[in-house]
Amino acid sequence: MLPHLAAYFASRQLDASSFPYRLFSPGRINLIGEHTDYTGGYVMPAAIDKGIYFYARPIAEPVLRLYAADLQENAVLDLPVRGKSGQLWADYLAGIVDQFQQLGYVVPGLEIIFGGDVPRGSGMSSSAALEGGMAFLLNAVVEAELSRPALAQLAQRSSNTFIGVPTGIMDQFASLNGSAQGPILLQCATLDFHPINATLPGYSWLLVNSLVTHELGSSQYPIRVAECARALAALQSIYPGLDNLSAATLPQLDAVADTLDAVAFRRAYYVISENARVHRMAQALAEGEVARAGTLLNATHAGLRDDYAVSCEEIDFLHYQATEVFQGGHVAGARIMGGGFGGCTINLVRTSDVPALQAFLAEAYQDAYHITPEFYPVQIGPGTRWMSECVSTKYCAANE
Ligand code: GAF
Repeated sequence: MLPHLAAYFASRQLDASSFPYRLFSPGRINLIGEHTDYTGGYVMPAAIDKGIYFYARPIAEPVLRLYAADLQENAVLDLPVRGKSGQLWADYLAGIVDQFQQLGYVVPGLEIIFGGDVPRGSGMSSSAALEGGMAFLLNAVVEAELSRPALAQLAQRSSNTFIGVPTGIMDQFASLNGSAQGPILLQCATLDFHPINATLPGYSWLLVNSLVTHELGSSQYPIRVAECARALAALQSIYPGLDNLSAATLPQLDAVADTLDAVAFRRAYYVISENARVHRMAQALAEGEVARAGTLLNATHAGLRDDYAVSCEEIDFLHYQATEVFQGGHVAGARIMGGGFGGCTINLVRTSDVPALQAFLAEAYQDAYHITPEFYPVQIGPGTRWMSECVSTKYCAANE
């Protein structure tokens, strides 16, 4: 058990075995395909070994008795859920209850203790892990028997309608449907997916956490969604059969350039190019082409910085230092990962050069921003699971 969860259990003299529902809900990374999910495009995310651990048990009162160990906060929510609680973390759980209620299920009283090891604000989607874990839990409690893709859709609906943020489905889907075999190649319009092999011999995927998150992210995200919708509407006025923006081509975009504002044009240019890059990355990985994979990462970074405008100074610094300034080894490519405005970069680095890159970036970032970045080797794992089935994280012993 994670130390801070163990401390809480000890402080209340609770035994984990008195909680019959014990599950692990992972965070996610994304190799490529950023800001393409809500345009119906392709993404290449993976569930990771960091995530949220849930311990739940039925209680007699019709309430959700919640404890968030990471924040050391409690909440008690009346059932049935009728609206927001005023605590964002609790609302991520309440929103999932609301979705099950809308499907006609009666959610019984539950005590839920949870905590995790996903670095907050890192772009590894702790909120989707919270939603996905709660959906997985309630699916068992009310015996709904929804499939994992259906649970991801339910969690996305909760984000969109209850929380009120227009996110795509990538994060919840990756957390619930991840595979230990490798990242999944997911088509967000159809939810077709399969795992792929992202191992490039002699190279490693390394996350570098800038430890900054700029508030701008939450306000800009819905603006990007609206800009993409504007571009799609312009395209559909000439190509009525076009289902989504990611399915458009650059020549089609050129054909509507005169009717589209310049900002929406640039956003669409990025999305259409990024969707194509996901396919090229899948091919580069299958063929073991490190240089091509790195070039694609750098192109994504440039697109997110220049056309999609979701990067920030600190992240651009880490990208530039790793890909242009670092001399002590080989970095094939890197890019900002996740929604933007902070969080992590994902770097494709020659494995033997990882220590030198870390030392170099730590010093450069400290000199420039007085922050020591954090480094995490990418550890891909399966999606949400009961702890008894879960042997791939050190806090999830098979006997818990
Ligand atoms: C955030 C959203 F939640 C995802 O749906 C996705 O759009 C991502 O940003 C950008 O690729 O994590």
